[in-house]
Amino acid sequence: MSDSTNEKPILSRRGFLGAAAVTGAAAVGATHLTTASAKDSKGQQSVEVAPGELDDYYAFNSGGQSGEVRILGLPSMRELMRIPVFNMCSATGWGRTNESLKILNGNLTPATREFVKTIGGVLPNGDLHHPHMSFTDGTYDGRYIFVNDKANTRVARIRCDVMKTDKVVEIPNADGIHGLRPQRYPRTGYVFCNGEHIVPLPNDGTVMDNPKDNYWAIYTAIDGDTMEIAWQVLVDGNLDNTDADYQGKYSFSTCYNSEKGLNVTEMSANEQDWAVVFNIKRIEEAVKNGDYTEMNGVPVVDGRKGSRYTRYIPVPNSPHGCNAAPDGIHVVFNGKLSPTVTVIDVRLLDDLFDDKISERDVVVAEPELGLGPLHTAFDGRGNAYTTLFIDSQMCKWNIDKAKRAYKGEQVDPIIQKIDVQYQPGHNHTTMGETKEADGKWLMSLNKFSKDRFLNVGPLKPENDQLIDISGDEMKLVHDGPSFAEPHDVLLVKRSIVRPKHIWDRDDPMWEDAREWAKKDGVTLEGAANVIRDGNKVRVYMVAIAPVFSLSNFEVNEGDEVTVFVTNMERIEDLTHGFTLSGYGIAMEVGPQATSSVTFIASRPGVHWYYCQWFCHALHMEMSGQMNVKPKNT
Ligand code: CUK
Ligand code: CUA
Repeated sequence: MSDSTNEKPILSRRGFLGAAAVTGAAAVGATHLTTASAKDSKGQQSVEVAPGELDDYYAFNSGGQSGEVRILGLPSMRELMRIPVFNMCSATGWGRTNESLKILNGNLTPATREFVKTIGGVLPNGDLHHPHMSFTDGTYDGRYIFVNDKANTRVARIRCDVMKTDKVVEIPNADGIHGLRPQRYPRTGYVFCNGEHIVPLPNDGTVMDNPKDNYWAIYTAIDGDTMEIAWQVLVDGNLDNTDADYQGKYSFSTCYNSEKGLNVTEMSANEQDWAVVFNIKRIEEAVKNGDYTEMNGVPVVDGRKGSRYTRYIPVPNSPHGCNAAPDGIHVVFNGKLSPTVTVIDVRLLDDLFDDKISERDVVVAEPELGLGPLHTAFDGRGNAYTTLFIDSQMCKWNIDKAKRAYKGEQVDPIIQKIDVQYQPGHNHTTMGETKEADGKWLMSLNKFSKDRFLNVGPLKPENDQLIDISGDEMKLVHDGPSFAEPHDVLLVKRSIVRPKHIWDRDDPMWEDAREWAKKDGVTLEGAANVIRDGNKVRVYMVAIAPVFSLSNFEVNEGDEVTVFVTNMERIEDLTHGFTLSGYGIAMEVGPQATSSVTFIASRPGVHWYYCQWFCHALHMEMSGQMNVKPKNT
C-alpha cells in the first residue's frame, strides 16, 4: 500500500491521523473485478451482488423532473452516483460554481439569456426523460450520454470519462424537447431530438390564434461532437418520441396530436395519428442547396405533409414510444390508445420515398398486445417486450410471428405476459438498443408503487423492477424504489464504460480558472494568493488533507470575490469541498480538479469556510475564515 505521491510536508501527519485518506489509497490498487452473473440451479440469473463484488452493467436512469441522471449497478440495482444536469445540486455546487454556470448558460437563446437574469441567473429545473449513449457502428462507444429537458427545451451531454455534464444547449424554434436518440450508424454523429408541443413560429406573441394554420412542431438534428444545431425540420402535429435506424438513412418520430388540438379532447379525437419518417440524406441536401428558411440562426427545412423530406405513416392511435429493433430491420411504434403496436420494415423506406409504394405498405405487423402499449425493448433473439400501461403488464411477443399473423396466418405472437407493480412506462433491456442486445435483463419503469414499499407519505416513489429474461420465461426478481421520475434507462455492459479514477490537471472544465491564474501571475496548483483588482478579489487556494493553503483571507464589504480551490490529491476518492458559511455556497472539488465560485461579499464579519467532504481524521479542522471588513470603518 502506497500513500499519495504528493509528498508535501503536511502529509507527514497522515502517518498517525490520516485514517480516511489512507483507506482511500488502498482502494487505488484494488482492481478486483469479480462478477455476479452466475446462474443458480434453476437456470435463473442471480441478482445478488455480494459485498465487495461489482455489478455487470451500468444503468443510467433519467431523473425526470428532478433534472438529474443516476447511475445504478445491475443486477444489484444499487444506486452508485448522481449526475446533476438541469438541476441545482447542494452537494456538488452544480448551478452555483462558475464552471457549471458557464455550461448551463453557455448556449441559451438571447431571449432566455435575458430571462434568466430575472430569476437568479440560472434555470433551476429540468425535466429529463431520455438518456442515450453515443454509438459507433450500431453499438455503444462509451463517449457520451445525451439527455433531453422537456421543461426548458434543452439538450445536454454528459462526458462518460468523468461522469459530468459538459454541454447544455437550448434548442431554438421548438417547445419542450421530449424524444431524443443519437444516430447509430456510422456513428453519433447527429443527436436527433423532437420538440413536443406545437407553437406559433416565431413564438413571440405576434401570432397566437388559429393553431391549425399557425402552430408547428420542430424536429432537430444536433451535431453530437460540437453540440451545435445542424438543422431542423418543420412538421405537423405534436411529436412524442424518436429513434434512428441502424443504417444512418432514416429517423422516426411518433405524433399523438395530428389533430393539432390544444386540449385533451381535441388531441385524442382521431382514431389514427402518425409516425413521421425523416430522410436524412435528402434533408442534408436541402440544407446544402439552400432549400430552407433560416430561423434564429438555424436552417429549418419544410417537412410538412407532402414534403419530399418526410413521410407520414398512419398509426393507430396517439402512438407514444418509438423503438428500433437490434435486427436493424424493424421499428416499432407503440399505439398507446390503441391496443396495438405498429411494426415497419426499414428496407421498404427507399421505395416509399421514391413513391413506388404508399405509407401503409411499409407496415409489416400490427399485433394486438393489450391496453396501453407505451414502449418496446428487445432481447436480440427476435422477441420484443412491450409495456402495457393500462393493463399494468409486460408483454413478451415474437416479431416474426407477428409478421406471419399480419399476413393472415393463424399464429399468436404473444409468448407471455407478467404483472408489474404498477403501470409501466418505459422498459429497457441490457444493450437492447444496440446490435449487441444480449437478452439478459429487462427493467420495467413503473409509474406507481402504492403498497410495494413502506409508506413514506402521500408522495410515493416510482418502482423500477428488474426482470430476468435470460430463460424462456420472464421472471420478476427485484423491486427498486426511485425518486421522481425515471422515465427511461440505459443498460450498458460495464466493459464499455471506463471512467477515470481522478481528474487530469489539464481538463477543459476549468479553463477559465487557468486563464485567470495566468493573468494574475499565479498557478492554480501551488496557490495561496489573494489578488486585488479594484473591487474584485481573486482568492487562490489549494486543498490537501487536512488543510486549505489559505486558512484566512480578508476582503471588503461589497467586493466581488472569486474563490478558486484546487484539490492536489492524487489519491482516488479523496474529494474535498469548499462550503462558505452564510453565503449559500458549497462546491465539490475532486482529486486533481479545480472549482471556483464568485459572489459579492455583502455580509460583514467573520465567515468560516470548511471542507464538506469527509476526507481525513482532521476533516473537521479543514477550514478557514473569510473576514469581511465593513464599509464604514
Ligand atoms: S416518455 Cu415517459 S413513459 Cu417522456 Cu419516454 Cu414514455
Ligand atoms: Cu477535505 Cu474534508
